[in-house]
Amino acid sequence: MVVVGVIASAIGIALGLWIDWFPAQASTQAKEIDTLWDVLIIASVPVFVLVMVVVGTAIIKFRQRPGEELKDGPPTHGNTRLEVIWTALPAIIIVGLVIYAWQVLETIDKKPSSEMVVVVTGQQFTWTFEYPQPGGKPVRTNQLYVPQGQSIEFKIKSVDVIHDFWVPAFRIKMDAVPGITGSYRITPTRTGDYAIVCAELCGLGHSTMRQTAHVLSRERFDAWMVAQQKGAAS
Ligand SMILES: [Cu+2]
Repeated sequence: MVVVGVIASAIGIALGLWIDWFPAQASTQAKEIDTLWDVLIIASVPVFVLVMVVVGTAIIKFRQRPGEELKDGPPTHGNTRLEVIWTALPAIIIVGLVIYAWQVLETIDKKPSSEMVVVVTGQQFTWTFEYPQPGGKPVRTNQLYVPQGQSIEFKIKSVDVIHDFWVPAFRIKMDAVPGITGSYRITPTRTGDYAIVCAELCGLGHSTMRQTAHVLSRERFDAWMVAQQKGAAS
């Protein structure tokens, strides 16, 4: 059982780390989150294998054979040492993972010195993005434009039902709930176009609620913003 378990765990962990689960890492937060995922794979595969090996062995070794239909199994008693082990070990593993996950959350949610705010509003079936302007009307767009290397705080709202603002390449997602403004922050690390998805079933057009996040270089973003401000003024 130990040999089977060790081999199956090694194969499972290798497979779990080898599979390319996620799209491109396009934010500083993505790296932390993907590492957390890998640690969870390493911690959970052996637990799954342990349970399966014990169940599989019990099914093969202790199954009812012909002629044993009327027999009862041997009487069993508790085993204090086993019970202490299978209670304490999972408790230690879970506390360890909780502390680590909490640290990851602290790291990815740390407020930097300079931050840009984008107000994201969900409505059946589109996203609208607003860039607050000091002393003026906000710039509103239907496509998301953000500068590379700049921390951005999304303030997430909804005007009708519950939506969920998700850019898989940035990893983090959050429900857009009517009456509540949620928020999370990301720092884009690479320029390019990334899908925006609504991740909460919000009605008939839910699957079409897709737009694009354009990560631009600082200079290109500034030029885009100037053009938008001129457009808003006219
Ligand atoms: Cu939606």
